Amino acid sequence: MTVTIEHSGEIAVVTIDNPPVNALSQAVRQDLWNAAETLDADFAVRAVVLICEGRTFIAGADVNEFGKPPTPPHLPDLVARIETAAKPWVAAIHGSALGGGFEVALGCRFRVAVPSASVGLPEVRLGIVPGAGGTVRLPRLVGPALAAEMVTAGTPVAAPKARSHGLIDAVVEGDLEKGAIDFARAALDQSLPLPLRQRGVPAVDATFWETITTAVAGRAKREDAPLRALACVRKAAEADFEAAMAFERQTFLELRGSSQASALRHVFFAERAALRPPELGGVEPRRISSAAVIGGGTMGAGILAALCDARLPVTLVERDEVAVERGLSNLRSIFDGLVKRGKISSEAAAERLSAVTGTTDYGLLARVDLVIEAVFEDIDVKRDVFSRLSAVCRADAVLATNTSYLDPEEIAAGIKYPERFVGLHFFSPAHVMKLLEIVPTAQTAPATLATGFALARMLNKIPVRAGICDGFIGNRILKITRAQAERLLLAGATPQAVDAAMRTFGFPMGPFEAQDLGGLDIAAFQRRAARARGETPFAPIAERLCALERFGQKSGGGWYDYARGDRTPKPSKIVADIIADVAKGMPQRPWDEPSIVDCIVLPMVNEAVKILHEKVALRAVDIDLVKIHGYGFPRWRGGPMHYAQQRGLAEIVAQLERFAAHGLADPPCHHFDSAARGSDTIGIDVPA
Ligand code: 3H9
Repeated sequence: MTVTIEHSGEIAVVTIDNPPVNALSQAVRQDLWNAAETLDADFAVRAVVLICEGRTFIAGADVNEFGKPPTPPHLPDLVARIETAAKPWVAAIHGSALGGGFEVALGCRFRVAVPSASVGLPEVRLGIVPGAGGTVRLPRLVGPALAAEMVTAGTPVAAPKARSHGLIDAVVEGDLEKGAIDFARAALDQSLPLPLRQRGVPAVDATFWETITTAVAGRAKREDAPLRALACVRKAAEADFEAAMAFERQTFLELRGSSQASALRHVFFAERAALRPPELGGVEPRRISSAAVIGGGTMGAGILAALCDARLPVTLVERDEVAVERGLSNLRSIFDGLVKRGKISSEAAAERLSAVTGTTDYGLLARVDLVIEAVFEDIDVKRDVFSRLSAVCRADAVLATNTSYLDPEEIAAGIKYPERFVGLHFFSPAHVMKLLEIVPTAQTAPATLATGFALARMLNKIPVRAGICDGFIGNRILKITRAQAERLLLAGATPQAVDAAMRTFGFPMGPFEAQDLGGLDIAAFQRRAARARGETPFAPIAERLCALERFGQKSGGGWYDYARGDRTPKPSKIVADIIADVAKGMPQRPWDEPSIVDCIVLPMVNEAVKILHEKVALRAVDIDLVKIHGYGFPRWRGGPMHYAQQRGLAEIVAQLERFAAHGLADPPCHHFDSAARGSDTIGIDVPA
């Protein structure tokens, strides 16, 4: 039984208990329907409180049911049943009332919540619109402007703000059930407000819809759901209740089966699964209640900020007092920026900074639980740091290196207790970027590895385990992205055309704009290291740009020219001449946007398949998470592996073969080819 009924005098208390998040499965919907029938027939009951067990109020429809045919009672009917019940229902909210959960609350005559609760309609984040009246009832409650903002952005609203907007009727301090019962009793003494279905939608001025459509289209980029959700709110404002409900339901059902919704659901479940990799089931992580960072440069300061956000006391170690002061000042500017942008209060920033100690003394690390090294990418410098840490730290302290290209095995060589060592690859800015690649060595103990995942949870990051190879998962694929982008230039495309095509595909920036932003010198440094290892990296044009010290925005020019103080990329004659020179004698061809995208994205998939089969990534979804959270791959495409699976492996293999025949890409790797021919998957566990 997922729903129970108890009585407190004339108030009935309906409690849902469907862990983990009280999602509205068919069983819950049926039980709630039955409860409404029972309570309508019970003359002793005058009002109903709807409350939930566990960590949250109803978090929404059960997303697991989305791949299956809808089964009755349908949620819109259930919400209507509650709304038209003979007695008023009061939703008593703790945790989150989201999606279908908030729609049920909107069907209730009243909503009360604890101060820490939040309410919202986040359906657009799953590529759909609310499907149980959210877009129709919400504008009747708070007007079209706030309703449009809430359904198109999907951001939940915290209880105090929700109260001031009229989304909820009261904030309950203390015991929620008691507070809700008291509220219901008091409400019965007054005249009841109309149910939302009987209320009108306040008028908006003539330009409102045009203005908000432009704003939402700009934010949504190529995601369909936000504009479709806005259309539902507009319908609610312009048609009657029933017509608006039918329009919303139709839109919901159409989007539910869309490829964007399928991709976003795939990512939703992948993100949650990432925190608990099955191979670490039952392994206890070490306790982390203090941490240290070695090196206070850009990366080190970002890691420090992330640790401070997790409320850990942190020590920054630098080589001399000047460097300590510089590191602390880097950290201060991160928090100053957050305060300026209104992300945190100045008091919160001060509190976080007060938990940081700067020192040059490794001796202070004797009792620390976790140390993250974030010094210059130089093997000797890093090894020196670890030999000092190895001498002072507790035998069970976790020692981590933040390296993006060096081999963690080499960094750890010779340290004491190597089982406590692990690679943690953060992405810059480390306090913002969600991805954390966790790179064990052959000697890393399972408990150390599990601690990496536990740390990711503390820092609100998405952890992905990566095996050791040049660039791990993310940067190894990035190398292919960049090489393909240059191949395109040699075959007749321009940097502007390549960047525009990748933006159309959904990346926030094209590969050349991104290099200009990050700096071409970093990759040049890595290519030098690769050549020293006997490899032959492919970047003929980038090499020429670096020789001219065109390192990107910071040097006033890279793949593009930049006017002083202006970050707008301008096509560069110098770059065009270099491309023409390097491409002399090579066949040139016209390129349209889909072919440009294929020539970059499909070789990325090919590399990803190799990565999977070398076990550098354990699961295809891990590769999707890496590219989405570290490299801007559009979330609504589900990541490269999900994209490949949806597109069809046979088609991708054929396309790669065509590119390879013209020298524009490597041929499809053996595993990819055989998976496609056997109409198999490439190890992609995509939920339906
Ligand atoms: C909707 O409602 C459509 C309607 O308008 C129309 C219908 C007709 N379903 O996030 P957590 C699982 S669309 C099924 O780690 P937290 C999740 O997979 C829905 N399962 O917890 C995980 O499972 P596991 C609109 C769900 O405490 C476990 O619960 N609602 C659902 O950090 C714990 O999740 C949303 O989009 C679900 N709806 O955060 C809300 N939600 O343990 C989505 C979660 O096996 N949910 N699970 O890995 C959330 O935002 C967070 O889960 C929440 C709790 C904030 C509630």
